[in-house]
Amino acid sequence: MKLKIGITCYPTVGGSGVVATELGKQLAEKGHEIHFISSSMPFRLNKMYHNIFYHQVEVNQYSVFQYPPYDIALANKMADVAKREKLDILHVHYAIPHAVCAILGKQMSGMDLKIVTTLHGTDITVLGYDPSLTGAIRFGIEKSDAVTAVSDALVKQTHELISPNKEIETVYNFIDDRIYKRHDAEHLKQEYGIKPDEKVVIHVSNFRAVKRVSDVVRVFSNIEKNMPAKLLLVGDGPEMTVICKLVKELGIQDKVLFLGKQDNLEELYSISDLKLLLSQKESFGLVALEAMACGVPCIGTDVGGIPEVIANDVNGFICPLGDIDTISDKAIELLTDEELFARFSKAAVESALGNFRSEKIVKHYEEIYYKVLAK
Ligand code: GMT
Repeated sequence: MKLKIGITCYPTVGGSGVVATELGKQLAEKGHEIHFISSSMPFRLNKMYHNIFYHQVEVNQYSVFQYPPYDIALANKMADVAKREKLDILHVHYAIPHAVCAILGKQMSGMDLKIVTTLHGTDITVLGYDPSLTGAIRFGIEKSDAVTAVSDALVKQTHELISPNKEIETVYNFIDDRIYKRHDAEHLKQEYGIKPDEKVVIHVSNFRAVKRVSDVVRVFSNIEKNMPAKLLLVGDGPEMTVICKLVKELGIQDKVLFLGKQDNLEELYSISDLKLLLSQKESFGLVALEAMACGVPCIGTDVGGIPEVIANDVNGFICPLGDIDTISDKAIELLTDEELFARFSKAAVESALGNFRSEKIVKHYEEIYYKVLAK
């Protein structure tokens, strides 16, 4: 049976928006009808699909009210779209506010609409500590028909922080392996002025403090003392000014390339030798998986879901948070031992295409949809 599925995500937010959009695309390719309901067009929805529709949530600013009523407008839109398009399922990404909006939207529609909620992290690991929100997060989780989280670590943390009376199933994130693979992008090295003997280290994030980009820069500074190397910093965000200052202080300005926000990351990974993800909070680490699929071994911190993505000593290294010396030693070992690098690079691709293959994960979500519909 083909389904009509409404998907709501933060379209412009990093990994969760990417996963929600990719899931919608892959479900559409399997013949389901997909209705994105969000405030702007999901950013990786860059191709025409006859069975993908986009319904924009319009939020007006009224001078009498201090805050625009986004949540209510979203619930209203969910109800309208569900009734008009006869949706079977609403799959929302983030408990707050999306699961709560879906519950209200379902009540407004008067339909027996099923709600599937996927937790991505920030709604639990940040908002979960705010007592003014825990009740609403628990409500959103408990009233959903099925709840998934992107790692075992996040399932555990949700139970510890929110204690919902609900089973939460791990469904890992995935990558589209048609896109994330090693490409021939050697010309980029030349264009960026990277010499053939230089190792390329990459970091991709939204430069929030939890990403610990300063640790990335400090580790790179140690690497660079041992071998010719360049650091690609991809993304932008609140920590950017601090990072620029640190790069200057360490005297490595000519070794660090600030690339800003970029699409087509697979091309940048294709010229990279090592990816650093040294976060202090990370429920999964989609960027590590994307790099691994392109054959780039990763070093990550022993935090959240990162060790479920990077297998220590198999396809990368897991190191203690903030332990610059250990991380630097591991990075130098990986970049100088050719046999180790080749083994990790091969294992990284195998893991990305095995455990996190899109086909397998999308099928898992479909099974969840059919199960809640059969209840
Ligand atoms: O990491 C961010 O700042 C963005 C955030 C998001 O909402 O997209 O990422 C979260 O969801 C991603 C997709 O499931 C995960 O890969 C990230 O690990 C997770 N971020 C955090 O837990 C901090």
